[in-house]
Amino acid sequence: MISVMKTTCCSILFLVLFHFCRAGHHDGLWIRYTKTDNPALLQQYRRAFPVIHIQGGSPTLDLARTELQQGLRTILGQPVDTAGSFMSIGIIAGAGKQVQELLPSEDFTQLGKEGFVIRQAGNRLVISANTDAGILYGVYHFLRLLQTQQPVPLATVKSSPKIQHRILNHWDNLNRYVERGYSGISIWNWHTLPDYIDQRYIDYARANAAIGINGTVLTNVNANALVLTRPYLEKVAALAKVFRPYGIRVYLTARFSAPIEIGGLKTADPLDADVQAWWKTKAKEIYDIIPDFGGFLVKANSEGQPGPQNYKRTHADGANMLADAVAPFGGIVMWRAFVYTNETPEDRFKQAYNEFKPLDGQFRNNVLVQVKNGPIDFQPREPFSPLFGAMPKTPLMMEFQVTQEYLGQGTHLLYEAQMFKEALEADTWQKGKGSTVARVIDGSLHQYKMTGIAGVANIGNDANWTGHPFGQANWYTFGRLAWDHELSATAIADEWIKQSFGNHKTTVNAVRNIMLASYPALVNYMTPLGLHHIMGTGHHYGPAPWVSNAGRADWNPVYYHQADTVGIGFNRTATGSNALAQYAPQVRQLYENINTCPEAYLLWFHHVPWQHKMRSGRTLWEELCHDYYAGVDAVKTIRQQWQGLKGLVDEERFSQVSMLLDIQVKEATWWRDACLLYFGQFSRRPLPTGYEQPDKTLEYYQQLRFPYAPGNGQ
Ligand code: GCW
Repeated sequence: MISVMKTTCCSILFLVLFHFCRAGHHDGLWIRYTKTDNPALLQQYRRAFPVIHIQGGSPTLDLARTELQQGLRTILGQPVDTAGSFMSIGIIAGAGKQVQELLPSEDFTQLGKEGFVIRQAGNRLVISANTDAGILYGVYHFLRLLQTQQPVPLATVKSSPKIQHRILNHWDNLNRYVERGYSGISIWNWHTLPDYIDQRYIDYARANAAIGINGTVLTNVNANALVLTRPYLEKVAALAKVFRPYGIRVYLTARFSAPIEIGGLKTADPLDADVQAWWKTKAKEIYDIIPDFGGFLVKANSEGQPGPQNYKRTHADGANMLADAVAPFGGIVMWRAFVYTNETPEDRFKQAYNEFKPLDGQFRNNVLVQVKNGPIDFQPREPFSPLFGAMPKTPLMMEFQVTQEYLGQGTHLLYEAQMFKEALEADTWQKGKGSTVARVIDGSLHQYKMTGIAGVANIGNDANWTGHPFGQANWYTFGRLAWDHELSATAIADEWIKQSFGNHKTTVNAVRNIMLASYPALVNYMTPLGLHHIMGTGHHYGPAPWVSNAGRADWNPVYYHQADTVGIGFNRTATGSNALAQYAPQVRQLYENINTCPEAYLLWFHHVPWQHKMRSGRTLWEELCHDYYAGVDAVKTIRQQWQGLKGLVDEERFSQVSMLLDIQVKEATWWRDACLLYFGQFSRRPLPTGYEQPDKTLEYYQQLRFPYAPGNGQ
């Protein structure tokens, strides 16, 4: 009795603290649990899950136990008994034989290392897996089922990740400046590490584990060798220690010239014996203090970063040298394919493929080549990179950009799921119909032994982590799709909304509509019909299709849109750069024929006359105007829908999003008017009648300067 009282008192105290910490503003992401607000369901949950029993002990299981206990306590609004046994009604979780035997019909071999099963067995709900990490994922999934108010008895869930390495890439510099970051400075406080462990590190790990992310690259691909020196490695080790029980490994970016910069060598030539030995020693030093260190991510010979080509060696030579250094410890190398040079007068679209395709089969088996979803650079809409499907002997991993560098940065509400799905579902045709990019990435198309997916993080030290409150949805989506790329954009939106804003039907429906409308809207007001790379130089903020004086030709918007009095768009057919030849014949033919090319990609592949008849019956010019105006109108509708949520969502986020949507309407209008005024000079056609006229001149837009735009001060 006394002990029960003690537990209850502690629980009450804890509850008070728990709520206190979380009251006020909404920084808690999807792991901020709330009490079930449906009374009937609440009763059912209370009846079904009064007791928890987690079999076994380990740091990971301890976390699972705490998370389950605290989560459930909040969701049920009452203390939960953690002293349950195998006989209890309630939740039994564990990876050991004893728990597995409660589910005799289950084939546990199918679940692999990280999968889990949640199944009702009699009056007990069993969460089981092969490993403790699987249990943790199962517990988070269970809590998600309750947060999204699934009815009891819960339907059986069997789930295992389709991709092995599910990794966030932080473009965080050691001085805490986040390249292309729009949510404050880096969450890694290198100054106070290793001794001070910020609660944020723990919350970060929880949030990631809850969506299945199992790796994090802490540092920018535009790398600083200093992170590989001892003092920094000790800081990295402290983070690794926090993340370890959550199933998250740390990785670092490796600056290729590190042997010179911090090793005192004269060269970084990957075939030089001293250089190889230096990396081997460095790897050993790292693994001595971080035994589960994940490995290296490398940007080499790209945008000024050093690499093997400085020594006339190939990307494979460079990657393999690092791969050999980490192989004895089970580490991997993620080598980026984001390379292009303006020294070859070759269409930038083609360059990554030209560079990497010939190297297929030459990489060590602990190397993944990391490819951006599209051939250029995270534009609002890109066709899939032709490398996907073209390297059957080299595991390719996907790189998505979660941070919104080209997508309205910190101020535009954009739900990225449809964009990610579009890339994943694209059919490469490399092994016949159904050879989707997703099947390349998950390894099923070419039987890759290793698989991976990376997302460039949108996380910073802002109170709400991502600057724009809806940025959280994109972090969430990345994790969920990395786990299961078959989840739909709608399903993920619903999960996120319910966990972030609650289960109220009106809220869920309105926020879902807003989210799903946001991607087509953004493409329309920025880069409709396959326009790309027409943003401002350097900071990439706002439209600047007129720019023709950037440091290199392939940084100029005019290089990409090619507008003239005849038409607009980049001819990548056989009569142009012939980039289309890099795709499988079926894809090439589809895109090459102006009549079958999806209009969403039209100007990626064709220089199209202004008077070309579009499928709508409008001319190209009219269609362009139509789309730009439709984009702005869609944002106005979104803003209106959001206003309808007053009183239904918390005041803080309501007003933040309201202000941001005002900015978004302004900026969408700016994109529309600046682009149409500029392109109108070439089309020599007026805006079709019925459209509101731009209230500024082209010259006005051209003279705008943005000294304070994020991205200027790297
Ligand atoms: O899109 C460009 C960005 C750079 C980035 C680079 C890359 C980290 O503008 O900021 O550098 O891509 O992906 O390497």
